[in-house]
Formats: sequence, C-alpha cells, structure tokens
Amino acid sequence: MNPTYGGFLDTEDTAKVVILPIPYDGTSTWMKGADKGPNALLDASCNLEFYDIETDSEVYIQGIATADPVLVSTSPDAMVDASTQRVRDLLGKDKFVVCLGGEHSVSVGPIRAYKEKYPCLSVLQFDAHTDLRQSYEGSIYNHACVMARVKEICPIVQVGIRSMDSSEKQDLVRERVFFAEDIYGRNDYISKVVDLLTDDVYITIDLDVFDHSIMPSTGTPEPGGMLWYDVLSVIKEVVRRKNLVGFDIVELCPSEQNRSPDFLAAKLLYKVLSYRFGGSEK
Ligand SMILES: [Mn+2]
Repeated sequence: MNPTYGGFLDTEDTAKVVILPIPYDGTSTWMKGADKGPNALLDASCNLEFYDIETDSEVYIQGIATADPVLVSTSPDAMVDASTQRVRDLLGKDKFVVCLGGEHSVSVGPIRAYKEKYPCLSVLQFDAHTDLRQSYEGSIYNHACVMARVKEICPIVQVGIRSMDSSEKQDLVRERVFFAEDIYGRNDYISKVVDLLTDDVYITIDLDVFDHSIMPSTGTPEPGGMLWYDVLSVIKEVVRRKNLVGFDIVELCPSEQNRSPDFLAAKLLYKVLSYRFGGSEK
C-alpha cells in the first residue's frame, strides 16, 4: 500500500482535503531524486502532532485523504495532462487538493485545473528561482520554465527569489517580484504581496525558497533563503485576506542521512491546512 499523509485512512469520498502525489522527476538538472519527495514527506508526516497550537485546532478531523499518485512519466506533456485531469476530477467533487512534487514542473497541471474552476485565479510562488525561461533543454515543461507556463494561465507574484538567468529579465515583472535580499529581516512587504493577488489564490511552494540551512534536501539549494516563520507569515496573511483555493509543495529531494527536511515539508503542509481550515471543525 502507498503511504498516506499522517497515516490517515480517510477516503476521497469523505475527506475535505485530498493530497495528490505527483512523483515526477523527468527534467531536473542537478541532483536527481525529487521523485522520492512525496513518499518521504508522507512518511515523515506520520510523526507530526496533529494538534496545532497556533490555531488551537485539529484540522485532520476535516478528513485528509491521500490519492493514488500520478505516475505518468512518458513525457512532461503527458504528466501535465494527466495531473490536470486528476485535479479537475477532484475539484469537481469540491475537494481541496494539495499536490506534492516531484520537480516544479508538476505545478502546471494542477494550476490549469484550478484556473478552470476559479477564473480569477492568481498564483503566489515561493521559490529561490524565477523559473521564467521560455524553454530549457528542449522542453517548454522543464522545471526551469514552470512559471513561464503559469504566467500564460494567470497572474503571478514571486517571493524569495535569489537566482536567475539574465535572459529571464525580459519576462520578469519587477513590481511582482520580491527578491530574498530585499525582504530579508522585514515584514512590511507582506501586505504588498497580498495586495497584488486576486481573490482566489493558489500557492506553489518550491522548498528551495527556504534557506539551505533548514532545507538542504532540494535539487538546487541556494543560500540566503527564507526561514520557517518568514514563509508562514506570508501564507497566514494570504489566508486571512484571500480565498486560498489550493497549494502544492515541490522539489523535496530527500536524503537518507537527514530526515528533518522531510519533516519540515510535512509540517508545512499541515500548517497551511491549519491556517485554511483550522477551527472550523469545532
Ligand atoms: Mn526553485
């Protein structure tokens, strides 16, 4: 049997939240292993405390099911199409879908499906990288192009960026990018991030947005990243002011020697759910 989030055995029929693993790693360029990310996160999630102190809630009571993974890997296009279809089906059943990568290119399919359901969607990206290349190594669905594809679907806001190619400058909208060095040690930028988003928001979290000291387990780690509470403060404000419709967590590239990053990813997922739904179970 596949591992399930939290070890929960809720079914897709009864759960409010469905976790959808997309263990795809077809285009990553440096360290391979993002295909093992979903299972590492799911394994680690069984060690969480399911009471969230901050929100005084136990969000698992809403029902958290783990779907069978999207295993199409013949081509990036096929993976994107298959994940669009799976997320479309789940959204049709009014589920809140959380996708787990895999490399960052897995976000395109879910965002397409979300845009069909929420025409006024915008996407908040947490990432060390802009990912705005038009194509890379022969594919427009390479992980280095994911936000170029998302930008064709809906408006985006980028937070935590600290690595890019000069060719991406032409596609970068300066007012919608919050570079890591500009937001370091501050929180006065958060309201500006939220102001730039539409009412319905999807968040894509590339784990390399975190500093490599706390998140070494990614394919392309970068120094100078955000810390735990930095990222949570932004997400909390988004949930407070907007309708968070879904999110993904991508690029976990687990290491046998250090499981704590897997736990960070698992807890991040639970935190976002606690912000979004915590308290409504009472
Ligand atoms: Mn990245």
